[in-house]
Amino acid sequence: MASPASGAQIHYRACNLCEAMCGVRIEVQEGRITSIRGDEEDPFSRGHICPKAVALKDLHEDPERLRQPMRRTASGWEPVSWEAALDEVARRLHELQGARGRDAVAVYLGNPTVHNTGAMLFIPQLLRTLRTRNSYSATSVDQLPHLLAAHLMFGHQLMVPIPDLDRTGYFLALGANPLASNGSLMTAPDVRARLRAIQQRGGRVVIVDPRRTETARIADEHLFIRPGTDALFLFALLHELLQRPRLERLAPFTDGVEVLRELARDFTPERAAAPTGIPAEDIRRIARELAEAPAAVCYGRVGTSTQAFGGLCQWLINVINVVSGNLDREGGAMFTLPAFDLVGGPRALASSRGGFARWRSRVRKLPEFSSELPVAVLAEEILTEGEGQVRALLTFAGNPVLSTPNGGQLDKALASLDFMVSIDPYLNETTRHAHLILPPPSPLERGHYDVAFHVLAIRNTARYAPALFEPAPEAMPDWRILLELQHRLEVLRRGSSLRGTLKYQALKRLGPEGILDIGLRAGPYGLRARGLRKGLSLSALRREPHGVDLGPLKPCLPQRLFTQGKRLQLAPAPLVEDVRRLREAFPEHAPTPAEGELLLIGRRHLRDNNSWMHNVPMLMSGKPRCTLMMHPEDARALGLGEGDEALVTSRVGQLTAPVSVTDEVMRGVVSLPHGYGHRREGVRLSVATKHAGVSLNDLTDDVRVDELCGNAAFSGVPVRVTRASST
Ligand SMILES: Nc1nc2c(c(=O)[nH]1)N[C@H]1C(S)=C(S)[C@@H](COP(=O)(O)OP(=O)(O)OC[C@H]3O[C@@H](n4cnc5c(=O)[nH]c(N)nc54)[C@H](O)[C@@H]3O)O[C@H]1N2
Ligand SMILES: Nc1nc2c(c(=O)[nH]1)N[C@H]1C(S)=C(S)[C@@H](COP(=O)(O)OP(=O)(O)OC[C@H]3O[C@@H](n4cnc5c(=O)[nH]c(N)nc54)[C@H](O)[C@@H]3O)O[C@H]1N2
Ligand code: SF4
Ligand SMILES: [Mo]
Repeated sequence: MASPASGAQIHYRACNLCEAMCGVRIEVQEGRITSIRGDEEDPFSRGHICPKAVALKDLHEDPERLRQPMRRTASGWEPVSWEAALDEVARRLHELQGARGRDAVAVYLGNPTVHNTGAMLFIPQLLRTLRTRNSYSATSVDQLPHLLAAHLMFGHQLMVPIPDLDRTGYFLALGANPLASNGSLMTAPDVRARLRAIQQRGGRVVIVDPRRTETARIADEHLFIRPGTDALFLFALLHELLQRPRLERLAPFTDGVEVLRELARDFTPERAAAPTGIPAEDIRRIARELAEAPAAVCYGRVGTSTQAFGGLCQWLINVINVVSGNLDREGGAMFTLPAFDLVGGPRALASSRGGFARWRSRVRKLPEFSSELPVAVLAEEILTEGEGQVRALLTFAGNPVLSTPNGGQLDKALASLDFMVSIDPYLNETTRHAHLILPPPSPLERGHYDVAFHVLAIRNTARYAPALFEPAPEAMPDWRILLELQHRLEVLRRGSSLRGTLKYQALKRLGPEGILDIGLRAGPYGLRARGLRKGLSLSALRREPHGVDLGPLKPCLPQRLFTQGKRLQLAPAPLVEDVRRLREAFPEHAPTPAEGELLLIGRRHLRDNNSWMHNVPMLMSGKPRCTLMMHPEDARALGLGEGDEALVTSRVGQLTAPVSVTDEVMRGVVSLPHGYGHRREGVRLSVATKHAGVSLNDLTDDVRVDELCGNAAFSGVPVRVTRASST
């Protein structure tokens, strides 16, 4: 390991930008970062990082990152004091809820919420105080189907089975590109090395994706699949596996195998072949390989959840792991036992187990999940008049104008709100509509512990790092902003009370670190479990700057089931009922898809991170990434060549993008990355604006959802493509 330059300070922490939790080693000299490298001593990430880690410095130093609260006025944005800003926000929200009901105020929580310790620990209380049914988050453009399946089958939304990547002999992945995304619902730093290790052990990696992705290229096998048809492929695998189900240890506490058998009877590989584009003999072979591998795991990610049958896909994936004998077993799909236990920990610290369809959205009647509504209905809830109409919005770490379906409509809807506040460090496509922006400090100015991702990791580990830089005296961290708003709202609603004041002061004193310490001590590796000397606590973690390894995942069923009677439910009613919709969408002798119809899918690049890191110059160098990938034969048929501008039209919108001709995408499929489209009035992102691109979500459709749970169905949006007329 390189030794630090003299006078340098070395700081270790986990990068919080994606789910991989890579350890980083940051060198600081005279208050400035001089290098960021992988932390070779991190037992989990072993020195691995990706190019985004270095952006921690750029984000910290970005002159366009907001450093004080801002108020929008007729003559532009003006700085305002924290006191004035917080008072105004609380007053406006309180008044609106008083005049038009609680549901008049909506909340949207974006992705970085789950990468932020303070936000994870303080958001629930603000939500409890606001008590609005119009609570939204990036969950419903992402992993809602995973959470629903976990809730219905295992009784807790965070009981998401994780591939035991380091011990599996067969990795079948659908709709995931971990070489670009660095893994998701599968926290696994350096996925590339871990996949190679499977191959070196004599195992196989099989990728099912409409695009031959970076991951597919290093796999043993890649199968193209027509977007949106994974449920048929999965049902056909299940059909085969059910000929000799292997429930083994799970059998005594598992219900529903007979129901499954009945359901899967007519979903043969032959039936799946035409719509999916995967030959029946390949499906049969894969089923056989899954069944015969010493340990195997089927895993599906964003591509299989953001589609019309996302709920069915995640359910079937879990079911396949169960009936092939691979759930809760080494090398299969397993459950973590995290040190801060959001799943089984003390009730005050644990996350909700979830709940489904206890109420529905006002306009389109889509179901809630875990007290949230699908964000695909947010724009219509703002734009449709009547009782319960949304008139104010609080966004936290989100950019829904670029990240949710039919973002163009939401963009217009936000402009019509009576009041909007954004807790966000940037003036971007969404926050430009806010009346006030409350910016938190940079990630390096706060302590960090991955409350969420230790729950979703392929190994049990724990790692805490204190803030690297003291926040500026005038800065306010996310958790404090949330707490201050919550306290003010309580006071406005109930008047100040001794109890309320004491609670507020206690939480202010505890802060995220205090709560973390309580959770660690009360957790499965805490003082009670391991005794005073060996038990985990925050101070124990402070002494281990590279993190602690708590071992591989261990079988934990049925003890860790949260269902009634601790039964594993293979055939929960809402999922079983939804199979009818699949049958209707794909009748038995369905004609093969119409020639000429193009289906749009998304993609991720290693140097992007959803919409919000395009202001980092280093990440934006090189060839433009916001291109429309198209198969050579489709391009030829349309008279389009490399670099030509294509006009892409969907039901809801239209845009132009340069064509990139490649047989990486399946015939009939086109692909555009999401998170671009920065050239909009009022945005203060000068680097991003130079690499603006266009927004995929100006084409995706808010009406296309998984009707079961309302998750956005981004995959396979029908589009027409023509040559853009040159003007
Ligand atoms: N570099 C980078 N890393 C990221 C992010 C980022 O934006 N950039 N975002 C982070 C976030 S928020 C998340 S949730 C994760 C997501 O992590 P992943 O799920 O690994 O993300 P993607 O790269 O979008 O992979 C989805 C794959 O699904 C494929 N696909 C599309 N439609 C279908 C379909 O109908 N069927 C099948 N089988 N496949 C389909 C796409 O071609 C794509 O390869 O990544 C995280 N990491
Ligand atoms: N078509 C299509 N659309 C997609 C996807 C897709 O695959 N295809 N992927 C979807 C997925 S998986 C996701 S998760 C969503 C993401 O959707 P969003 O979460 O809505 O969008 P992000 O681009 O992650 O925006 C993050 C925002 O948080 C701010 N921010 C960053 N760090 C912090 C912080 O520490 N505190 C606070 N308060 N703010 C912070 C940033 O400035 C930015 O405004 O996009 C979804 N949209
Ligand atoms: S892979 Fe993710 S956690 Fe690791 S360095 Fe890159 S962005 Fe950070
Ligand atoms: Mo996501």
